Amino acid sequence: GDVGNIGNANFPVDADGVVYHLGVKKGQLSQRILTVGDYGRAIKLRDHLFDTGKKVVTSEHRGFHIHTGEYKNVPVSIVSIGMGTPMMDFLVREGRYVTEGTMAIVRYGTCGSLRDVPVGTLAIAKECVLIRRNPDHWHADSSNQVKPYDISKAVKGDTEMVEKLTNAFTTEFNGRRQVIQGLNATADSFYSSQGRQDSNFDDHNQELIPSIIQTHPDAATLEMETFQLYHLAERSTVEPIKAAAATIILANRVSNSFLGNDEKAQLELDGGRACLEALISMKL
Ligand code: R1P
Ligand code: URA
Repeated sequence: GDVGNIGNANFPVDADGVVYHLGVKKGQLSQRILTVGDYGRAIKLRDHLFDTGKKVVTSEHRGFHIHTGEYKNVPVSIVSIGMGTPMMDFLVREGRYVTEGTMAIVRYGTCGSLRDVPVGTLAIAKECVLIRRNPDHWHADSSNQVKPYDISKAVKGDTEMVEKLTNAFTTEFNGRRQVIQGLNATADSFYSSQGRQDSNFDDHNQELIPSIIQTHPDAATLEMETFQLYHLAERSTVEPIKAAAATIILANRVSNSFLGNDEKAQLELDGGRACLEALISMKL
């Protein structure tokens, strides 16, 4: 019945049933999804981790790269989405439309750390807040009455998916790396809303990191997509969406250190394997 949806401004789908941004139709996306930001990371995980000798389909539209294949004989899609909450919104909403049944979605990204742990530590987001810059703070009419950044209340990941992801990471890294759990903060900028100082703009963000740590003592990481995944998964109405997220700590915002590229490349692969293990262990 998608043909009748041509011209539907509310949820655009073309005559073949292809959704407007992801560029796929029903049957072309697995109900188990591993999503990452970086296109190269997705291709690497596809090439190294998918079962060999099986059919793999790759598509690409509006910045969404979708690789569907099998991991240990279970169908999985690896999807790179680029950066930011709107891209995650497209993935979850349009991905929901083209799949059937319960979904399991794991995000594997990179992040900054609010705790003084070594770069290359792996973090699992038990829950997540959203940090938004409020431009009204800078408006001539409201200066100093409106806070420059809003920190939302926390939303939890799926308890079972988070636990399976934590166990898979602990098993995969087996003491070679620390695996921590905590609260993640998703920000609407890599810069101002993550407390980075930039003398080219008046960001009024000196107090941001201390205030996140004060309001959320469990705060561990900062990145740019997970909140949208957790929030939409929790608000899914028709079928459950079980979501969890893991990140590689790339930047330690306390000590100011940054992870080298070789180490990052290995962690992407090993953590990607842990994510796929967690995804296929979910009974959907
Ligand atoms: C910023 O450098 C990007 O890195 C993080 C942030 O969430 C943001 O997307 O995740 P990815 O490595 O998955 O892109
Ligand atoms: N990604 C982010 O969003 N922030 C960091 O500090 C590192 C990676």
